[in-house]
Amino acid sequence: MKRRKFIQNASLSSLGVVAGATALACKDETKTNTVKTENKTEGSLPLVIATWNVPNATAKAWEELQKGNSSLDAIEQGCKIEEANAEGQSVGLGGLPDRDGNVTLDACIMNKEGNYGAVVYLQNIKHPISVARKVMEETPHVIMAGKGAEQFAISQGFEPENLLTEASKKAWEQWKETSQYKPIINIENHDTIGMLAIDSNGDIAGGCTTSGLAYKMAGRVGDSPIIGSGLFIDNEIGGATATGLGEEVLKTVGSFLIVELMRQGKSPQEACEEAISRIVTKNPNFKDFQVGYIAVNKKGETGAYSIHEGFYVSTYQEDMAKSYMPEFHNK
Ligand code: SD4
Repeated sequence: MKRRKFIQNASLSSLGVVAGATALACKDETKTNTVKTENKTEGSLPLVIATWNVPNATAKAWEELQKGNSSLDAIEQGCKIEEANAEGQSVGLGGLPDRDGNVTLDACIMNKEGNYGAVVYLQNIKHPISVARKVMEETPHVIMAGKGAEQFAISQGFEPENLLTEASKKAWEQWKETSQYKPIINIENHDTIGMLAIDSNGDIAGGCTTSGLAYKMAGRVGDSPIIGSGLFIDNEIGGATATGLGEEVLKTVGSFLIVELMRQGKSPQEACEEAISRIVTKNPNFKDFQVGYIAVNKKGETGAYSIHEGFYVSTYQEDMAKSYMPEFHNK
């Protein structure tokens, strides 16, 4: 992330262009402009939007778009940044393991033609987003799982490696002392990437990549790699992606719902709010878990909404990086 952008952002906030600015330190020691504000929905292309506070990932995707590359390339390259980041404990290398100590990864990608590729329960391969793209582009299938997915990845030139870092192993060993399974709002989930991008041709692509819920049962697969739940793109309308407790996203087919609501005329913001409302009205226990959605429409308008406070969204638009906490349901 270029320092100039942050300075630019800081001066905008001091002019009151963004409300209530709070600068947060990023992992690479630069600073991004993190604001608590209402969702900004003006359309402007190209754009990148991602779940959580991931300025390095959105900056990489933006860089791809600036080179004239496709939204699909931007998604893959942007997601890879967090997959390779050993400090991010919910995606790729360093992801927290399942309760048996295995790091198992889920990812999917969708392109402007509505093609889709996904991997579920993938082990030992750092970049599931790239394997998902290979499934989409190099096989007649759309989802590959487990050992077969790993063997396919290796056949495509991916190097197997141990993804369980010392820090994640230690966290798992501590967890084993009580072995209590309870989703922790915004904690285990932080940094799982759902990313949407629109390139300068106006074409939309999306991706979603995660190690899933920490200490999940062995074999559990979440929403992130499942078309319509963790991600959906329709290049005529827009795209949506999800983060949080995947079981609840799966049961309401959240991302597909958001895109269909936009097709019926709702704004990305209204569609995200409606999808959250479907979850909370069916769940008396919604106070115990988090779900967050982001969406874009064809014009480049964005929306984001979550059940609880604490969800973050990163954008790159008009040559400027931004991170903000969107509006949420449980006030
Ligand atoms: C899952 N939805 O496996 C994922 C986890 C996640 O932010 O998104 N965390 O349920």
